[in-house]
Amino acid sequence: MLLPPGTIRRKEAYVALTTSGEFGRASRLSPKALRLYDELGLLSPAEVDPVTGYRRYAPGQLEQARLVAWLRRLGMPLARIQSVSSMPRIEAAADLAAYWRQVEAEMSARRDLATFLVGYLSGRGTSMSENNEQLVIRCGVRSDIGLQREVNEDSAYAGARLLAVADGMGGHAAGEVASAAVIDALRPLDTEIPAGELLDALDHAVRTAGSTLRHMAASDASLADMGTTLTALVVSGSQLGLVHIGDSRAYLLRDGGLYQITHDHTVVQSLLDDGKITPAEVASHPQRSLILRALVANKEYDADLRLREVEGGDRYLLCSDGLHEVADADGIAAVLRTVADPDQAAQDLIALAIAGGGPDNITCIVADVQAAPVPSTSLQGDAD
Ligand SMILES: [Mn+2]
Repeated sequence: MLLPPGTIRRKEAYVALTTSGEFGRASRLSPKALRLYDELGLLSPAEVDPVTGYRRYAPGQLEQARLVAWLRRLGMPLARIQSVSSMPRIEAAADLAAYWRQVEAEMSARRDLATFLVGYLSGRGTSMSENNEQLVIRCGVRSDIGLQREVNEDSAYAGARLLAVADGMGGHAAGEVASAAVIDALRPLDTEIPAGELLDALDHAVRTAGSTLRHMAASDASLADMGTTLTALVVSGSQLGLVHIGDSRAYLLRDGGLYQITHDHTVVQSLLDDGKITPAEVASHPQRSLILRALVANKEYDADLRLREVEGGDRYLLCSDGLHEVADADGIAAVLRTVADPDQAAQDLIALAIAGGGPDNITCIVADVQAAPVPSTSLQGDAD
């Protein structure tokens, strides 16, 4: 084929520098994107026509342009693209791998959060664990009216992930209403919550519980003085979120040692903390039943929120003051150490409080944390 004179020169010029339209098609970048990358210094044209302002690109820039386009499709932020695309290839590869690990970690955390929210909003628990092993809770829960009260104003909840004890107060059964309402407000937490969201979720639930009480009291004057303690824990992976307000308690039995892991919000406890009374004086102190903080209808108090490590073999006890007002730590520890079955242990603790006179309602949850294999997502029927 004969070419008119000048064609080869033009062809060479065409190959040497392409228009931004052609370059954009070859690199899969829109003219708008090319302009943006020029402005950001990601991909500067080889030549800008001083008269028309048209951009022209060199063929050698195609590789760079494709890389930029790929990194954009990957979702990499522009600033990072700028640094990656100017690196030698090996370094760029390493940086890209590091970037992707970070994306996957963030995605995994978001997936866990989304899974939790689906379970939380639907009221149905969901499972998001991909570990081969997770901690499961086996528990026993018992509540008893005691020997001297006419109603049981304690409420409790013991599920797969959530344990909660609430000791209501307020007279004329209002305490019962308060403790039940607060336990209800916490119930949605009985699902797998990402460990990073535990404290937020507990904080949200306890604030919701408090505002529920205030709303109920606003529409029913007989509930104006109601209130309740709350001691609750939620387990997620190897983490435990603990929320606590009032004088119910949580204890941990680990390696044979019993530890009280909540701090009473009572007058006598603060007198003890300040060294104004001795432990021996607590039992006979006239103000020993006075609580400094609780979830109440007429005021807002802050609850304690804590995150703790959980270990397989841990045994937790949540109880209302009906137990620890009459049974000392040694008596409680003796039951927890020797009675293997959690339900039997809860029963024996109630019996201990009754034997001590049972002046108050008594509620106990005994929960054993055990390492257990995660069941496969779809269980086969066992009919055949
Ligand atoms: Mn009580």
